[in-house]
Amino acid sequence: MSFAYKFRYIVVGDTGVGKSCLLLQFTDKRFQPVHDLTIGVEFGQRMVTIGKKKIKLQIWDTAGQEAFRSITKSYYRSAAAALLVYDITRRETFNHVASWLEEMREQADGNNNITIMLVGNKSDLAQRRAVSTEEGEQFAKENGLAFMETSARTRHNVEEAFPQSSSMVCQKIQEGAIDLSKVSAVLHYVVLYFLLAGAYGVHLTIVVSLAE
Ligand SMILES: Nc1nc2c(ncn2[C@@H]2O[C@H](COP(=O)(O)OP(=O)(O)OP(=O)(O)O)[C@@H](O)[C@H]2O)c(=O)[nH]1
Ligand SMILES: [Mg+2]
Repeated sequence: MSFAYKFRYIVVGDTGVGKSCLLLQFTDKRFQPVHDLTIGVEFGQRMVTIGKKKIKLQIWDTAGQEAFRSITKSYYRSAAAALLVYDITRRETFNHVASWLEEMREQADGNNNITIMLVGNKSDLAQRRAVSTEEGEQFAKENGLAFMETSARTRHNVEEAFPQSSSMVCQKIQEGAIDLSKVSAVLHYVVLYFLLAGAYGVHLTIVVSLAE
């Protein structure tokens, strides 16, 4: 299937916050009730439509466990967008968000245009809530992040989190904040393919992947 852009995503945050479950709901519409610890990095993809554009999301789900940090760090640099996930029932996972952000920004190494969404997951566990929605919102606002609460179990906001951040990336492209001519110098790869659709000409596909 043809698409206008391909965005690389990374999903980061403490172990057990529900990163893999969010990805599984988004790509497969399934919930995994058992913690199936991610080793290193896993991968998923799905198409979304923003405006009239078809966009392929290539999503890297990283391991939250400290032991894998050196592997996962290397994936930050080329991402167009990131979901930084915490668990609303475990305060310490929210307390660690600042250090995740710092690490992401260090690793991004000049890629200041990465779109980051802070995600408070497990919103279905309202009775065990340890971080208020307002606190999440406030942190996001202070740090220039988008914000959403989700549930990988009930699918609450799962369909919204990825497209909303994708449309923010699209907006940056439109506003010229992501300059595709400059990006092309640092692209992982730029795929240009020409489909001869009768006499209708040329179809162009650009893979957006920031700052190598
Ligand atoms: N109630 C509830 N449980 C969830 C939700 N999301 C994930 N879980 C549970 O939380 C546990 C951890 O989920 P994972 O998605 O494996 O966590 P992770 O962030 O990928 O963890 P690492 O791979 O170790 O970094 C599992 O038992 C999930 O079933 C949610 O939205 N609600
Ligand atoms: Mg995982």
